[in-house]
Amino acid sequence: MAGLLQALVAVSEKAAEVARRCRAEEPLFRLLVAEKTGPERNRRFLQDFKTLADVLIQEVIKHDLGTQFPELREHIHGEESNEFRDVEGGTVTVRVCATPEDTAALLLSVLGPEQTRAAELLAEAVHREVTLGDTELAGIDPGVAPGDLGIWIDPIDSTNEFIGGREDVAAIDGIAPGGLRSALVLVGAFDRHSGVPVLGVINEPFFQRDPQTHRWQGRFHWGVAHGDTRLCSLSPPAAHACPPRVVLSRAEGAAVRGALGSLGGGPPHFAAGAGYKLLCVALGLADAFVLSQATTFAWDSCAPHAILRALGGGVVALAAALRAGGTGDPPELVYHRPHPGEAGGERWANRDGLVAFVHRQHLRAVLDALGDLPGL
Ligand code: 2IP
Ligand code: CA
Repeated sequence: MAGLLQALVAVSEKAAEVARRCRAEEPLFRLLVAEKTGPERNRRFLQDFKTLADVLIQEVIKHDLGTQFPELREHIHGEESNEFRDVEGGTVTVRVCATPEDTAALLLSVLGPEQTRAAELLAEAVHREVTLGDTELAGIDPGVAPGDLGIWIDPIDSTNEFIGGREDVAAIDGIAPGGLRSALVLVGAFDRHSGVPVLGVINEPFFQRDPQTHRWQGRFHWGVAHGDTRLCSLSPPAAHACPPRVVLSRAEGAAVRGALGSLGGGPPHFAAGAGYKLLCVALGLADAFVLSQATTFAWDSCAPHAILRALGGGVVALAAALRAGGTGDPPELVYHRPHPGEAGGERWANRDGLVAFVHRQHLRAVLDALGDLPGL
């Protein structure tokens, strides 16, 4: 179905623009960084503006994709629920309305009457038409019907860094350890029947700043991995000889750090953002992202996973791969089945951890290094 990939990129661009505006426009920025402390604590708009921004982005994506592809409508998932409390204590369902004025009025009922300008700015961003300069995208037919797909959205991955907003964190070997660069928009599509990720878009809203205007400029990456089709805006990174260079979460435990540190690929890199670390692997800045904990979710990994598959790599479940030992190809993460017996977001946790890679020899080296660690 030509046009679907283009639509995913267009919604990611709109989401990226909302994220940039939240930091660039004073009335929005004030809400974004508001501390939930002191007498302000119970004011509704301070309850969580970040969540409202996330929900709104998620709803824009649902709205725009659902309008173009009605078959997708009931199959677009994200991290957040769109039910909010309004200033009176009632419930409001945040959604994109028919006009910017109506959307602004709805947002105002959540934000409170003093926030007219903030509501207008957000509504304006949401209703904006996005035109893509990238005409190559329009002609790409991933060969898959939208009726067979589901969508996972992470409106802003690495929210802590988004709110913290550090602008000039120096990269180490090309990898930003934290800061705004690690805040990404992730939109992935998976096969509803098999759970395999087939289309992915990673948008970097804060890729670089214009030297003249100091405004942030973004960029995006996409990938298609369906049947025998493998297409990607990135070229596969060169397969240099092992040992692999790994990137890890700062929350990773000492045993895993130690085992991977002694692989010989140099000390591990540390970076914020699950999506950003997966992107580092797709860009070839790291050979593997290893996570031993259940701290990522379907919405964090679906889009980058599709891109890694498009490059010939993948994302496997770490504990399952270790249980399988050296036998065959370890199982990759899938995105269509919630864990039974769990509630809320936990139903969608990647609870076996993960290893992301482009080249299979790097996956093997990581699994060999971790194979003897107790408790994994
Ligand atoms: C988070 C975010 C965190 C990440 C965590 C994700 O998503 O990407 O940065 O932890 O796994 O779930 P870490 O930075 O230690 O890798 P969100 O910001 O959307 O909650
Ligand atoms: Ca996330």
